[in-house]
Amino acid sequence: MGLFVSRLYEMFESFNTGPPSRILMLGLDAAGKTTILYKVKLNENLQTIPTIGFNVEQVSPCRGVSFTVWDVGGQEKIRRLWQHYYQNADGLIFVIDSNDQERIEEAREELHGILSAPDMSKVPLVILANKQDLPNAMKTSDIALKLGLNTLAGKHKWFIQPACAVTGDGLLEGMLEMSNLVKQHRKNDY
Ligand code: G3D
Ligand code: MG
Repeated sequence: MGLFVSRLYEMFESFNTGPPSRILMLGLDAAGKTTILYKVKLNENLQTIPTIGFNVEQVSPCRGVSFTVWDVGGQEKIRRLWQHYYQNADGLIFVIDSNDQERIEEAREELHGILSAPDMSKVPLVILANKQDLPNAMKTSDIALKLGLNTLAGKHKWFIQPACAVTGDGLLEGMLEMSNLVKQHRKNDY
């Protein structure tokens, strides 16, 4: 995993001449976000900030990238607190529990709600279709359909990556795609 981490930072560092890329990693609770942070050893500079109603996990800027993570879903009242973290986001990683058919609709609603925030307009998106090791995991094509990703055309560049946070499969590929999309996005912005 040491190699994994250095490659991860290399990817973000390689193009980063401006401020660090700010990546939000969001998803319903139990999707696998915290497992991903530990798997890619981002926990080494991880801070958990308890806020009323939700915990934010923040990986401080290191070599050109920072990550901010929280659970979405449910609590209407705290939604406006999220806005603060949307500001200046360069990319969104949305983690899905591919095995959770029951909550895929809730995940869809949350995702579209987040993307409709003014600060999130045009922000590139990587979906990590996590828990692909489980026998009943939905395929990425099915997840893309159920999340309505086709409706994002022209608004957000997106990519869906199958993953298993427990083994680490797909995580590097997903991060690589995120860094490429952020790079493209920044180039178009300036
Ligand atoms: P969250 O931070 O998004 O809320 P967690 O999710 O990282 O806490 O993960 C929730 C549970 O899912 C954990 O199990 C974790 O081990 C499991 N999990 C995460 N990723 C995978 C995966 O790819 N495959 C499988 N099979 N399980 C995964 P526990 O039992 O600790 O609650
Ligand atoms: Mg967590």
